[in-house]
Amino acid sequence: QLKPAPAGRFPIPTSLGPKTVPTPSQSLNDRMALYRGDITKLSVDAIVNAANTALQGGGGVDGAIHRAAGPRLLDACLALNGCPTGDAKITHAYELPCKHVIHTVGPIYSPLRHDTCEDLLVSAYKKSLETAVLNGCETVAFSCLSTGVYGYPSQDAAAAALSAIRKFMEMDTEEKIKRVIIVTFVSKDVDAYNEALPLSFPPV
Ligand code: AR6
Repeated sequence: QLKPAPAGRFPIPTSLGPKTVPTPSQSLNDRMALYRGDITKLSVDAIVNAANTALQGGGGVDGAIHRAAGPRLLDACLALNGCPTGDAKITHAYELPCKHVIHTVGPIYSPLRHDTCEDLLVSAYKKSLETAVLNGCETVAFSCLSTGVYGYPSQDAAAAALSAIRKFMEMDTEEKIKRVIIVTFVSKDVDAYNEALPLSFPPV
């Protein structure tokens, strides 16, 4: 699936730093994976739900997760008193094959406040990974936060997500997170990640 990265240094097409290709690292690459399919089927430690601030369920991946987890998930979510945009909370996974669900809230995208949206999206990924570590989750599968109903352009979202994940992994020197899986569902996100992945995680 991965396209080889072009030779030499080239700018990353986002306002996010760094401006040059990150140093290739086999150990970081080994901890990063792309998967296309239904996130509710994955037997990982935690899946990350693209929720809303009320944590009352909804459509898209949120709806699919609640349907597959059963009604106890909604009860657990309602007890959390919501979640601010850019933050993350965790529950059990009930009928799902994974162990936990991390509920995070990405921004509703507006091109008029692109930089704020980018900060909030980066924060949603970072807080989700911090929540995973705090709860002993070593394998974490992310849905493509904000790229559905919330309208975040897939290419920009992929660049922000991968930058946040790489930064987190570089800080995670004890390798508490063993594997991050980006779960794509629709072809625009597959294309965006196939393009963005070699920029943030260059082949060694
Ligand atoms: N497995 C993996 N990914 C999926 C699945 C699935 N079963 N179903 C959809 N996706 P969205 P948002 C992808 O709209 O943009 C909800 O109503 C989908 O293709 O679910 O963050 C919440 O309650 C897209 O790439 O989330 C909020 O109100 C990605 O999941 C609002 O939508 C996210 O799309 C959040 O909007």
